[in-house]
Amino acid sequence: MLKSEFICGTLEGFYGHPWTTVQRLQLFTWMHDWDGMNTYMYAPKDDLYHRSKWRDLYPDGELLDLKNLIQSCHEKGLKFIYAIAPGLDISYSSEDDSSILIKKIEQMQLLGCLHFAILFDDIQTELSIEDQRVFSSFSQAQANVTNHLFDALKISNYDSSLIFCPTVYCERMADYNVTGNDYLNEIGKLLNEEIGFFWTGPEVVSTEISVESIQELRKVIKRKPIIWDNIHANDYDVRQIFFGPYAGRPLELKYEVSGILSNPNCQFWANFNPLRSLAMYNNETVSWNPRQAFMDSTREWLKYFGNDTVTEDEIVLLGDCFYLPGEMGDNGNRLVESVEKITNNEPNEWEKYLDNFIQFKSMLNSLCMKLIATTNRDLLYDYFHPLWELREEAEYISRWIDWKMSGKNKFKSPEFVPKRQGILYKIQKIVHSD
Ligand code: GDL
Repeated sequence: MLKSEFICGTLEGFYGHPWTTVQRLQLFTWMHDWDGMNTYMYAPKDDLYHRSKWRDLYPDGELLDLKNLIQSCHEKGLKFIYAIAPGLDISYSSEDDSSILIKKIEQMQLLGCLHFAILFDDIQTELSIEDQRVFSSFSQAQANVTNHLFDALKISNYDSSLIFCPTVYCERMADYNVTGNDYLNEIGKLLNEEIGFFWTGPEVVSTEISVESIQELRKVIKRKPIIWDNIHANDYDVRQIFFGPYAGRPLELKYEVSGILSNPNCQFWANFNPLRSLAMYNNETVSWNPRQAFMDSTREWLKYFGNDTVTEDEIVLLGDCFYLPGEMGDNGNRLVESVEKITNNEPNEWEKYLDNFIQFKSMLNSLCMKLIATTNRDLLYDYFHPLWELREEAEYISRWIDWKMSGKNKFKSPEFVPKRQGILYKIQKIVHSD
């Protein structure tokens, strides 16, 4: 039984190493325990049989894993959506490809899967010569294959559903002119109106999604979209990681869309706050305060750190340093400000900034030591890189401070510090500007 009709949950749809079965089962437990989430969509770009070899049926081993996932979702009252991405090389006019697609879907139906998605993101937009003979446009070709699949699904089980991911899936891809985009207009007209429609917002990774932009889109696609939310995704630069809350979406957005699925960090254990706060967002009816959600979900996150001595303040500090794309939390902002003041002023003007920095460094070191001893080794490996980079940078700044206070010669660091991203880039720009 579904907890609600509005789709809300997690979409494993990133490039790179898919999550493990153990991680997915942990996710299902979370989603079951939290109020507000009801769906998991299976779409790992690098599952061979989902995309590159979409024509091949799953071998027995992989099939058994999927069967267990589907069962586990169902036992926990969650909807399991299996997504297939044939767009790399499908021949839209080929009857063979059409029946292969249906055969593949039947393999999933035999495992008890009812809900499906067909994805045409990140593919070439040219039709082959053979397809051009049959279809007048790319949108017509995709709508045809998708409608055909939908009909087949409905015949086998009326409760089945299908979601379509277009090739133009954000405003930027429509040159910020959704209303005038031929592809979207045509898909809107041709696609069976019962088929769902994914949309990532103004950008692939949208820091904000406005109600007005979705109202405009709805007129074109003739249905409410489902948000494929990449705000916490980091597969495009895995040196970054996002522990921040679900943000940049007004509460009213929920009433304009038919669902929200988060496609989060590749590192599974980085996703507690992002996903927990999305569940909170879905439950909220009065007003949405992402910072409050971050603080609330951090208290729940604490117990997964595998070490009772880790404190809430230490975790808030960690989350604040790696918050959201282009945005740091309070502690991150304070750190950057302190580093800036220290490096641009003389020691007698450093005052509280030096204290801030020293306090930050000691908390960071303490957290690192505690994490080394965590019993949740998986979590440690997921956080290792960003944490260690932050520590190295803090060490470098410390040495610079010691040199400055000593008033001696010229500062020389024997160490090569690689170019970093996010908060580390901001710090590096200040520290290494000369
Ligand atoms: C994308 C891909 C997605 C990827 C994300 C972030 C969609 C529809 N597709 O374009 O698989 O994880 O960017 O890099 O978002």
